[in-house]
Amino acid sequence: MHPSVKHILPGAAVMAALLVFFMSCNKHSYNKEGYEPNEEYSGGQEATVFDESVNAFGNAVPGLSLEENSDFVVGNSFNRNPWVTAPSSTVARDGLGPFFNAVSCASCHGKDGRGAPPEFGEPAVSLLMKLSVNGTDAHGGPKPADNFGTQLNPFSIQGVGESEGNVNISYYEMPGTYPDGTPYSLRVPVYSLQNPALSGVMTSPRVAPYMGGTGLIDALPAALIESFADPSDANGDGISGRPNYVWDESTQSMRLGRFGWKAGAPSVKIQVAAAFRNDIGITSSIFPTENLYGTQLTQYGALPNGGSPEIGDDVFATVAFYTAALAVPGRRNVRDAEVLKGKQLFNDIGCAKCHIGRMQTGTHPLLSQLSNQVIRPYSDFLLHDMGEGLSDNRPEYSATGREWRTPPLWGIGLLQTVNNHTYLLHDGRARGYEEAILWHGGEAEKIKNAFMDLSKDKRSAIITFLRSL
Ligand code: HEC
Ligand code: HEC
Ligand SMILES: [Ca+2]
Ligand SMILES: [Ca+2]
Ligand SMILES: [Ca+2]
Repeated sequence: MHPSVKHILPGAAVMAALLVFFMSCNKHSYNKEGYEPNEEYSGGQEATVFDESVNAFGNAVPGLSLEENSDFVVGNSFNRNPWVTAPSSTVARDGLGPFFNAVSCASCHGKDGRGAPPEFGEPAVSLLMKLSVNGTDAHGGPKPADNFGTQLNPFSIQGVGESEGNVNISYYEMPGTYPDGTPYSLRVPVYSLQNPALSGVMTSPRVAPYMGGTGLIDALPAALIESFADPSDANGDGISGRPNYVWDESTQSMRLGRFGWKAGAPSVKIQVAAAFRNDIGITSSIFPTENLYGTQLTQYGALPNGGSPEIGDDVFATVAFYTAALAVPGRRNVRDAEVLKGKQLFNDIGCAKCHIGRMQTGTHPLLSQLSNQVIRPYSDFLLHDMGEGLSDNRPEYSATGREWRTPPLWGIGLLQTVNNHTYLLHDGRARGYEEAILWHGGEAEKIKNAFMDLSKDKRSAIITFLRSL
């Protein structure tokens, strides 16, 4: 016991009282018995909206002022409406390209939700390929590939000879069996780039993740996320968890990464500015140069653009505000016995070691609804080695090829309703919850095995719990 604590303790009675107090604290922080008060408010009591409809991901946090609401509406329109080639009479929305992946945020984050790998024979849109070559850029980030940059842009505007080409995806089945004899099959993706000039370049396939709740993640104190880390596995549970530190162009400093499948973006603002530049070809004051590299610059650098920058600060601010202000959908069926059983198993076998259920936000600079909220993202926002099966062999700052950020699981149960599919994991290879779990390896190998060792009933209770998120 700490000496100063000992000093203020007069006797055994107080000791006993303290013991009871600490025990009850413990019970509070992890109530195994079942329903926890307010646990249906995944985004906290002020930033959760109960909506099970197809629009479940598109709601604003409640209680916006008139002015905030108008920013949300304007931001939404710039998120949804297509950008067009400059020059155009649609001056507010011109400047698309020269190279791009999609014409709007919503073409990838449909209904503010998640993308999917392409159907057979279709071009990839909401699944994009990050690119880089060995080495790092000036800030320790991925080194752009000569004449291509850090992202494959399958489309280009008129007047640009050729786009960068698309990606071919095929799958083969990898069958397996649970210890109880139940068969399963995982589909293993095989990627190849159509452009021969890209041979030897490192690639990382990523689907667009769910956009909501990102303002809450921004409001988590960095020290809280860092406190979840156990980089050398000091407690010996096989789980490490490391923060990623990435370059923040707006503050010109290295900061904790929070967004993206490898936690490569430090804030909603940077994530949105990077999406405008790299995905749509729209410059901003944060990233004022077009997404052009090497010969692309000499060939296309002088094409007409949509202004300098193409998205003005005011409009940019509305899109960043819109993104941060998207509420998290509330949970369904939280008191159902099956859901509670699944939740308990999720905790007991160790899923919650990475998918942390409960934490509190700090202060959000713009929205009090996002401040001091007890949220249930089911993530630690840290990097974990997930094994060779999920590796992309492409580092991003301190994330290795095998490391991925634990994705938040809030809203995951509404994916089918909103986006009409249940493709999961960074490249959408898993066709549902069960396959997503079965792909877990590396630090999660033991816990995946514990899942496989469960009876069919218990496995299905965990899936039912995930559906309630
Ligand atoms: C071409 C498809 C595509 C387009 C267009 C796109 N995104 Fe994304 N978005 C992604 C992908 C892929 C990621 C994950 C990036 C990574 O892993 O680094 C992502 C990540 C995000 C995230 C982080 C979510 C999280 O939890 O990590 C936000 C927020 C986001 N995008 C907002 C936007 C906004 C706003 C726009 C429009 C300006 C936009 N995106 C345009 C594909 C897209
Ligand atoms: C070692 C940390 C860790 C543990 C333990 C862990 N996960 Fe994960 N989980 C991750 C990471 C990292 C990913 C993302 C991997 C990827 O996309 O390649 C992930 C992805 C998922 C996904 C897909 C999410 C999405 O948005 O696509 C689900 C569902 C999931 N985990 C459920 C579980 C369950 C259930 C358990 C327990 C059986 C579990 N996880 C244990 C780290 C972990
Ligand atoms: Ca442009
Ligand atoms: Ca490119
Ligand atoms: Ca550990």
